[in-house]
Amino acid sequence: VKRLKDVEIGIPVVYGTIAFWLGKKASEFHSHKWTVYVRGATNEDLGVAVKRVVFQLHPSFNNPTRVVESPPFELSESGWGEFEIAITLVFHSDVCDKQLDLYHHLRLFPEEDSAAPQTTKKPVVIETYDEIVIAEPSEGFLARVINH
Ligand code: SLL
Repeated sequence: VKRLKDVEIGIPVVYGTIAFWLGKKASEFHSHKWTVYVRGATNEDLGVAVKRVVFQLHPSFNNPTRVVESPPFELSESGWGEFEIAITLVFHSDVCDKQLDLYHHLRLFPEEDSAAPQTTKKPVVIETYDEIVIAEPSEGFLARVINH
């Protein structure tokens, strides 16, 4: 592939989790519903660069390696506990050969000393903003970014 020297493409991304307590519907092992996601931080389509995303869950889940093959790159589950989720981004072959591993700690419960008690109405949201920089992009990738 032809690569463009002295060009960089920055892709702003946001990744994290949103968790809802199930309140009256909570059971011992399913007290919360949550979604882990990675998306373009300004709503650009990550599918231009990202081919698939692998979410590695805690081994207490059935089939803890979850592969999402197309956008939106997100996964919803229910559970009872907090743990670290590994989020692996696999890029299209003309974007980058290397994978990118991101790590996010799933939070279900509001801060210990928070004035707000747990409620079904207000989810716990934890997000990280980051930028993926692709140096010397291929012509094909640049064209997809421009035409999108
Ligand atoms: C803890 N270190 O002890 C953590 C582990 C694991 C949470 C939390 C499984 C749900 C399911 C689930 O929520 N695991 O079995 O479907 O707090």
